[in-house]
Amino acid sequence: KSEGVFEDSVRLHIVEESIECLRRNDYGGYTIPAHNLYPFQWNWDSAIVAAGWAVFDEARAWAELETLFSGQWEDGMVPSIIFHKPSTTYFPGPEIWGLPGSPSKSTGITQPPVAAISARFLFEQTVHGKLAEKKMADLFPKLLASHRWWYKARDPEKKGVVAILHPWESGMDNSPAWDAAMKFPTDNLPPYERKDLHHVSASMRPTKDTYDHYLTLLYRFKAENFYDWKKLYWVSPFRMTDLCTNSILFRANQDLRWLAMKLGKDDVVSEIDEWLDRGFEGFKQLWDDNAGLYQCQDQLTGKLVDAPTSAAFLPLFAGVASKEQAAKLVENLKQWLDSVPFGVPSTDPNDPRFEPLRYWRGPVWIIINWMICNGLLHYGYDDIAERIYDDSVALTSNAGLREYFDPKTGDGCGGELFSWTAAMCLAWLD
Ligand code: 9WN
Repeated sequence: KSEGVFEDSVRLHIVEESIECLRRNDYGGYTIPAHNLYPFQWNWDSAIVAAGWAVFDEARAWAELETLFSGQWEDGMVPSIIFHKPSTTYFPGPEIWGLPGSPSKSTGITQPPVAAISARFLFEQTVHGKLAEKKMADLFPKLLASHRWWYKARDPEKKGVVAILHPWESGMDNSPAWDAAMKFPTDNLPPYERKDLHHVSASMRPTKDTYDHYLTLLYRFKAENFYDWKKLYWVSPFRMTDLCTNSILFRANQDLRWLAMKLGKDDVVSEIDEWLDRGFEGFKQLWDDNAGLYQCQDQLTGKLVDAPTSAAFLPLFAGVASKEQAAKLVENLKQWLDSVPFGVPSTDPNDPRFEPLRYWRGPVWIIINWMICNGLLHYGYDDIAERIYDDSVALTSNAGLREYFDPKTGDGCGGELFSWTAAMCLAWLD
């Protein structure tokens, strides 16, 4: 491991490479996460990538969010993937989500709602320009509709926190937090071919059993009148309160509120305040004092999930933790960081479920590092935030713009020339 000091020339090269990467992955108004592996527009990837574009091309940054919201459903949902153009390199694609003769334009599920956070970032970066005002005026009602969708479709019981119905919705697909809930019996599935395994080693990807469960959920949702939001919440055999989604939504509500004030939309502020008040209460149920961590909750059993994942620290990003809770989180975080050379691992390295190479079960993800750092700074833990920042600089300097990184060796894993890693190098690690 290096001392965390990198020559300016190395970082300058990363900046150039990052701009080059976004341009290379630009499919015209939207940025794919990586060639071959992910050839469509992904929801939270795009929202993060817009912040990267904003650093050198304001108009293109707004286009990213515009194109994302062009895929918004009438009910307000922003899908996890939008299939703008055909591709044969990803499974499950448009035919699986739709019908063979009439492929779907998108998936029927969503992903963490980063868009309002990103919209505020863009607006603040470019606040003196007329373009930002115009774009924000167009975007605001769509953002509001998407947050309203979360509450009507995913919190009909008014718990204050929303549910995800598929691990893909969390963005942390094979997190150990889903292991127990993903034990429901799978259906008889049509034969299928894992295309991800053509691009990335099986040792770094979810297992076949996990994919069988993913697809069982997909086919069951499709059977419910094509993903009817009124039904899915009640029939899904997987229904979790996810820390990542809820932390991002809580933070996004604050940014949506900020935008509403800027745009003079005072009429919606009380609605957003209600989400924030109820959310704040809802998070209290997710605190596990014994572990000193927040935990996801299985809504079907009512139990907190005992799984120490990096999502446990994201309530710092939301700002919902008390000072005492923050202190306990930081104590845990320090232990994790002391156990591996590069942080933040996506699972506690001292937990038996930790797998340093397998996707969301161990590797470091730069976007999560950014959120955790942002939260730590908010709570005044500048020293540990700096440590994570330095690790992120070291990982990207040594291994490049990879999808995720091995916390034990610092090696790059998964996809190469990955858009959200590039965006983070531009908007955060500059
Ligand atoms: C399914 C695109 C996406 C990310 C997710 C990540 C992975 C897809 C997959 O890639 O998920 O959505 O097929 O593995 O888990 O967070 O948005 O980068």
